[in-house]
Amino acid sequence: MRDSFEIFKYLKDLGYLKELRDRLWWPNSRTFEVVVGAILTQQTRWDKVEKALKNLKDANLLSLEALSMVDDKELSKLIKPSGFYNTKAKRLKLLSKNIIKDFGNFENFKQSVSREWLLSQKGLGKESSDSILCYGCEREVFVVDAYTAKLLKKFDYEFEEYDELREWMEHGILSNLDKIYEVYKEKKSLNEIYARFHGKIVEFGKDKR
Ligand code: EA1
Repeated sequence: MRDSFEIFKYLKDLGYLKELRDRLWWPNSRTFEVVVGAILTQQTRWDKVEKALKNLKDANLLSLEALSMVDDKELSKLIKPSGFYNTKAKRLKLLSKNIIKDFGNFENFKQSVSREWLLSQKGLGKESSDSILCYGCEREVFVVDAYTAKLLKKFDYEFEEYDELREWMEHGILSNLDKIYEVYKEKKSLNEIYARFHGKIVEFGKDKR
């Protein structure tokens, strides 16, 4: 493997993405649900996040406005399946309030939020912030995670810093866009290419366990 394009091709040839759920892979991408999912998925498995998200949806709480006003205890109870629920409840509510305070609504947040703003929020690290940017806000940001690092290690690549790994992944795609369009047989946006590529890596990582 010389660059991340070859990793992309490797996963594509193995048949990923296998799950057809959303054009950008993350369920209900481009909605506020991505923000909620990015916090809930910390330190836990995705199937548990899905349970918590379903509880919130059933309680009509899966919106920015509703979450900013919810009772803390009620929120904790509903997201219990995803673990660390008291901490996650506090962070979700505070983040919702801050989005309303600084951006007014989710649409404006999508258009205007910066990586720096996200990183300054309690409970949002680089992986969560980049997930929100890529899948929630359709930005040209590649998300890297433990699955990415593990896959690259298999091919003898190791990186010390998250951003170094992210830049290596982005560079291999940016310098091979013609080949990517050939693989897809059409032009796709860079956001969609990054979004689906990260999805391939996560699906592959989960299948390998
Ligand atoms: N799907 C399987 C997911 C996952 N981890 N594992 C997922 N979808 C959105 N996700 C975020 C994180």
